[in-house]
Amino acid sequence: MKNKKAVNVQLNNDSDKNLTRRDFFKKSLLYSASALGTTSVLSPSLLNANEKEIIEEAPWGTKLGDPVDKNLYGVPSAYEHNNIRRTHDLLSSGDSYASISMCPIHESEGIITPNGLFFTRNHGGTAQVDPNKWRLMIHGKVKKPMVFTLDDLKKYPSESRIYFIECPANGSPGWRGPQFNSLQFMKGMMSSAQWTGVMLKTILEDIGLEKDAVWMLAEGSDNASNPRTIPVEKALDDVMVVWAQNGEALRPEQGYPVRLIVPGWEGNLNTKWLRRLEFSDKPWHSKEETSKYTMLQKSGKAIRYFWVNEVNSVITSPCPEKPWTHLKKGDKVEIEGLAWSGSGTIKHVDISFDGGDNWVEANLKGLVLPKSWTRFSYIMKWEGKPLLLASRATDDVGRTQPTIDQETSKVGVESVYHRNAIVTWEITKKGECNNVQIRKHKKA
Ligand SMILES: Nc1nc2c(c(=O)[nH]1)N[C@H]1C(S)=C(S)[C@@H](COP(=O)(O)O)O[C@H]1N2
Ligand SMILES: [Mo]
Repeated sequence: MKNKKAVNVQLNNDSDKNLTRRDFFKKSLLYSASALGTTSVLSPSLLNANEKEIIEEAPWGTKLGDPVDKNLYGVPSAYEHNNIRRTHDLLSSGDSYASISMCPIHESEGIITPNGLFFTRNHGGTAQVDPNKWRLMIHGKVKKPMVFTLDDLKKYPSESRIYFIECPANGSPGWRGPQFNSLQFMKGMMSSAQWTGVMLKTILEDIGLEKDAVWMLAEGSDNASNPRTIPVEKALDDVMVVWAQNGEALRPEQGYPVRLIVPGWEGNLNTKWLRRLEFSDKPWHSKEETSKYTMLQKSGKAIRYFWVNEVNSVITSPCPEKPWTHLKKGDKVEIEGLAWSGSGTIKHVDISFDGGDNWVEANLKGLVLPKSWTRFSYIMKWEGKPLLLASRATDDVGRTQPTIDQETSKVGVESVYHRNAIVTWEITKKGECNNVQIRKHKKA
């Protein structure tokens, strides 16, 4: 059964009333051209209206533009003021320090999040760290315990790799039923970047790991310190110690000057403002320091170690923030979305128009990398009929997203973590898009 009680959220945080709100409604001008008799979105009839203004009198072309030294660190066009992180009282622990700001993934293009839009999850505020005073200690079960400065770290050969970070609570605003009529609030606890730093295994080869080291404790230098333990096999596999994000130093919100990247695993393990890595031959037993995010199953038993963000996907266009209200019957339109898997590479993504009874395969677009956002696309003609649009991803370890029923029959609705069930958008006759949940699929 569908549950349509999702809250509509006000997305327009306009601070400057002089600016037109730049968003998807603008595109209606373009698309409505198809109402004039063709299914092409690029109808030549568009060109008759303000031709003069287009060729000679655009207001921004009649005088000199801004000088090149106006913004020595560039900022987005003022018309893009609506493309911002957003936060909500329902998602914070009561203040803005132990809180989260959600990535506007409905505005995201490609597979990289611009640094200013990366979702931010803090437990004790954003630390402002002086990189000259910053140190990283690596100790415990290692042959040569070391304290690194930032310069020391940068002497190692560097690697640049694209990975997403996803908080395991991503999707939790839908765990009992759709809560927000918004993609940003539903799935925006994730972002993606190209990270540059050194592979942890390179450092460990250098300083020497003791044979009996089995656990690594990672700790930050912020007010929360975020201690987390990670098995040594993962540390020696693909964990990175990074100082750069999309070609520049990490942002303070992302852990400047150095953070841990634990590819594909729970976001909380990616310790920011990193200060210490300690190796041990046994797990840490204090409640504070062992794996935090256990998963209570319906059986009453909890899964203690559950680190991987499993295969997942969501349609990003259309979505509640980007409906099809500007489309006319018979218009061609591209369905787009993001798929990701912490276990490996996306193999294929299927799309359903009827809430999961029938599926067709979408195209994967652009780079298809392990533990990385993968974009999918499907071009269709919309006949103005209501649809139940859903996407379902499969990864190269053979995992496929479950239905909500399959997921809740296993893990119940008590645990908010690791939700990766199929997300369904309802498209109405008018082209509105709503967050709904289809609990029963005929051919699940
Ligand atoms: N030191 C420290 N590291 C931290 C946190 C924190 O509060 N302090 N939050 C964790 C959580 S819960 C998540 S989901 C990710 C979020 O990374 P981001 O803020 O760069 O998106 O950082 C993790 N690393
Ligand atoms: Mo998190």
